[in-house]
Amino acid sequence: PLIFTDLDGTLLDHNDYQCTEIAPFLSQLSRAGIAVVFNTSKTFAEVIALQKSLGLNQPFIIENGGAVYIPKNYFSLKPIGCEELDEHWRYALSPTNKQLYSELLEYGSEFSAYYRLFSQLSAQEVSQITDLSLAQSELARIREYSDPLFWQGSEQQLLDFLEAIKPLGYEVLIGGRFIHLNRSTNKGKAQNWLVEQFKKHCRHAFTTIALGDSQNDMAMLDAADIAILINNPASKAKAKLSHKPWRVSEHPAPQGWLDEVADLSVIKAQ
Ligand code: 2M8
Ligand code: MG
Ligand code: MG
Repeated sequence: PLIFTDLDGTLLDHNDYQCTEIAPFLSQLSRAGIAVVFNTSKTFAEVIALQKSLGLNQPFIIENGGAVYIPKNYFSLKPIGCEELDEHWRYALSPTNKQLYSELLEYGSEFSAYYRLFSQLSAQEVSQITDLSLAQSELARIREYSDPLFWQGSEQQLLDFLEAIKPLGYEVLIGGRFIHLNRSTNKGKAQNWLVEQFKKHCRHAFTTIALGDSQNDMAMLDAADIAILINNPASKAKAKLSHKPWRVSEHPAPQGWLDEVADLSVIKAQ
């Protein structure tokens, strides 16, 4: 099996982001040869820090499907279309975030008082909004493909704003606290690309499992064989159940994640 998981509100507690409870189980999965791929809206810098603290070195997907990072030589060949970085191969699915700010001003200038982009927030402000530590907030600010928007206006103003920027063609995704404007990618597309790479390098068929808690996780859940929704009472917009038979955890993160994964027969069989 191959596990794809969102982080905030799914594997990590929505508010304290603690990973002491999950570390032993993640090491156990890693020793059993089961890759746990983080599929998150977090940045490269945030994921690297997290993997380090967990003693993991796996492929991962950042910024809501913006890019896939694979440790060099994780597969016997560098996948087609990957750039070579210091320690990783990178497959980008999205253009960089350079245009976003000016595009939003061009199409929705009358709304600029109602939101702050991540790039406009100081580390102190990010920390206040998210409860991340200051050091973690610094890592969250190093963005390459996305610039999450913190909405401060009313719900109606948000709908009007989204209508005004429609010509820009962004896909609007709601995370735990922020609004993500994606171009030409989402977590599902990035996951599908990575699954293809695993298929090329694995001799056996394998089951894909995806876990998420918010609306921005829907595409990744839909793309997986087994979809698990982690109950997050604090999430801004819950992932809506599609026609697929999804499992829904009883407990929020991290306990819900541990319960659900440990209970899967494909995991027990390993
Ligand atoms: C942002 O992501 C969360 C995920 O649900 C959100 O949209 O609320 C990200 O931009 C990430 O970089 C950051 O670590 C997180 C902190 O809550 O917020
Ligand atoms: Mg989440
Ligand atoms: Mg997320």
